[in-house]
Amino acid sequence: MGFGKYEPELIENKWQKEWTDKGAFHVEADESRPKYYVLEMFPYPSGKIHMGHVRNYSIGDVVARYKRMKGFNVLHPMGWDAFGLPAENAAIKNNTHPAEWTYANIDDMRTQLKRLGYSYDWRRELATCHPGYYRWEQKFFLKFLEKGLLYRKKSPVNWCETCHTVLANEQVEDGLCWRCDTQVEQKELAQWFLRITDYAEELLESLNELEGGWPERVITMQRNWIGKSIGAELDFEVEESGDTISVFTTRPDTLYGATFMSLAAEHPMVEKLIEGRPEADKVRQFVHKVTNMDRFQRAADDLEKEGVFTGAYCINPLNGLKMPIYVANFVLMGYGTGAVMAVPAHDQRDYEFATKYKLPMQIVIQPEGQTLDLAEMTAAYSEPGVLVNSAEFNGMPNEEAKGAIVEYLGKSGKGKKSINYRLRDWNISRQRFWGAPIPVIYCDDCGIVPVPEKDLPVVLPEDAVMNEDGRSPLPQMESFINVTCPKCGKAAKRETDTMDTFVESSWYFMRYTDARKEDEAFDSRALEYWSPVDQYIGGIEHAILHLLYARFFTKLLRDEGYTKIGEPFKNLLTQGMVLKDGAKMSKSKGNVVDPNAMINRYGADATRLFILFASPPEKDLEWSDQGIEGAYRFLNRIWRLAEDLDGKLSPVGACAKPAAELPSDAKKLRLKEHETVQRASRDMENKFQFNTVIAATMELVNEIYALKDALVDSEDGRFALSSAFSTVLTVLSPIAPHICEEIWAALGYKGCIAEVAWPEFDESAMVTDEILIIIQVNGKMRGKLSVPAAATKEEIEETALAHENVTKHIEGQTIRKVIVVPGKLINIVAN
Ligand code: OVQ
Repeated sequence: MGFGKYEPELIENKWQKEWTDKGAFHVEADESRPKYYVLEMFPYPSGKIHMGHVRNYSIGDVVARYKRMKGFNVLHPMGWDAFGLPAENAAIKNNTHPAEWTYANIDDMRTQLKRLGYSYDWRRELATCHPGYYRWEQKFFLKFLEKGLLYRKKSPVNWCETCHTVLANEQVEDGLCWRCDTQVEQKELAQWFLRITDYAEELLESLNELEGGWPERVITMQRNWIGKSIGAELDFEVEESGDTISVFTTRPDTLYGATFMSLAAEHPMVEKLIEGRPEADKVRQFVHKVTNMDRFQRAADDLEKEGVFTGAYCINPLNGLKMPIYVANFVLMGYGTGAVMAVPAHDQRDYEFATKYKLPMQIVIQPEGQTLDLAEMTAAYSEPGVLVNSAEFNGMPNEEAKGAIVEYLGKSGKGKKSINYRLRDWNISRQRFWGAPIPVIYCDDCGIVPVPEKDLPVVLPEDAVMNEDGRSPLPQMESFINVTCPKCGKAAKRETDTMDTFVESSWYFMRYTDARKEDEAFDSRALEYWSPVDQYIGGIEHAILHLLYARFFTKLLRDEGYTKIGEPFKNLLTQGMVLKDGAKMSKSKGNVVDPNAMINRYGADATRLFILFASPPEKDLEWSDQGIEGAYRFLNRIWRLAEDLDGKLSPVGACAKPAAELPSDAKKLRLKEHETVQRASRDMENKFQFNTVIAATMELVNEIYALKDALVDSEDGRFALSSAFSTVLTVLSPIAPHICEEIWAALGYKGCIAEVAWPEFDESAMVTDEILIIIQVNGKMRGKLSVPAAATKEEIEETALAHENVTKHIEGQTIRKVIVVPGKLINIVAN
């Protein structure tokens, strides 16, 4: 057959069809074979595949294809993270149902992924907005509810009065609604919370198991997010009342320096403290102002610290000092108890606050060999030191004093050691339509009643009509909300909130192990065989929330008896961004490169090759037009090489001569071939450095070009060529699979390249006909010489004496002796 022009489109269509027809990537659990589960973060069906997706899914596909070639039974699935706000907004805009928009996008994006030739087992495709998926989530909800892992609590949400809706934090821009610029308020709404804090310690502890498999940076981000701190809980009596204010502090060693108290605006005691006092109105105004502030602004480091005096005092439990109680804008209810003992001399925020309101300060820690003086201080001193002004604790190193002071307080019942976490329970309620309905019913008599399991799934109504202003249509849909109470049979109302979409993405990787199962969430055998995910790949933006929730869910489902594993993702690769002109691609910047256009012009193989060659997977990647041109040219170069070699190659396996017995050029090519195998195998295994795998393959292609004319004339030469070229194709096949399949078949190699084994490195190929000899003059090294291995002593001597650096060093001298150590060195003795 003739090769003709390299036409990617023809080849790519042909092989995609072939793989599909053969079911080439279908897998089943098979205990007799080692498994490998590779997973890329599944996409939101937002409409189109972008370059970030192409990069993510190309990396995953190379891993999947490579592991298959290494003999693993590889699970490589794909699906759709299909609920969420964008679908709802698009539906409003286009006057349709979110389901319609979502499924149309899924169809488009599936077509695009198929055009890229990814080796998915498409039978396992799932969409989280399908009742066949979210019904299991509703079942989990009921189980967690029964166990007390879910609770309903009033909690502040971002509320836009114009849109009558809750806004996600991302939809609040500078305190204003993104849609209508109304000032966003904080409103108290009853929400469902999942007790992730019950698992805080385990989520922290088992991060240790992930060391080595996860990027250190991600582990650190998770640790900081959980934010464990060991400290003390202390009680401060409020003057002239029987009340106490509880405080969590990580610095009990500074207690003698606590000179005032700061409360969060939401602290439950504020109202009682100010009641009947002249300060009351001023404090209430301040509380109103602070509670309506944007949450992010309030937590920002550069927030201007402000507060008001309540008129009340509390007592320092150690020294009896009267401490004025303030309400302060930087104290949050979420962390600790919402009350902070202020130690201005040793805490920067307290220092700023005390300076502004002229509150007293007391130094209680002096750095070793230095004396702090309040009059000269311009910032708080928060480093270690020795205690002063602290009665019997004076002279104690502060770390030691932490324990000693807590112990002392413990004896008088005023404090105890305490562990605190930054992590909060997970609010899973969304006042949105396009999400999985929360399966509970509210009955006036029975209260919260779970939907009986037999009535699952609670399905989103298909006849819902979206509201212009973004409000969920569910609360107005009589047919949805009106039900009879499953307990007492009286009229009752359904919950109209839906679940956070992060709930769906917390367990999809388990559902893939048997995605079509109808009578249960999982097939226990398949789940056990495939778990955990061996390699997970996705963007760094999910380093905290998604990965934490998925780890948490895995533990919840383990405790429900579904799985035995505690950590879902053994290895994690966080890919870098795809940039253009140094910036993230975006419509507004007008620097978006559309994958479709690239596939149309250069083909899927060149697109994949470029994106994998341009940068190692974890680094950012700069899109370059010359880069993809270069990838396309390289594939053409291979195509023409194949055309040239067509008909001139020995069938593989026809000659199994040891490398040492091959003629020189054949030996040389074989050496290069196995150097390539060695490098490519090492770089595949070592953090998937595909760029260097490709570079090695390019060198091998060059070597074949250089030697082919010398080799085609002998049997041994044709064998060496055939073997080296098959290595080019196999090593490149996970990266540019279509062209490799086509050439493989055209040249008559056996089978489908997707099913052949990864080449084995052959140590015995590392022989060469040239050896390196060191030249010495009077025992000092003066140069190196590459000579044929078979060279005689006389030949070596002759070449060595002609060496430029040698003639320089023996000039005017007499050669007394020449010593040749065969294969190693030659020493010329002269004076
Ligand atoms: N459904 C979630 C999701 O992130 C995942 C689940 C598990 C919570 C792409 C660009 C963007 C870029 C953008 C034009 C050109 C990765 C380039 C994601 C993720 C996966 C799915 C993007 C990385 C950032 N990025 N780099 N370049 N426009 N769905 O559809 O958004 O992090 O790994 O592929 O992305 S997603």
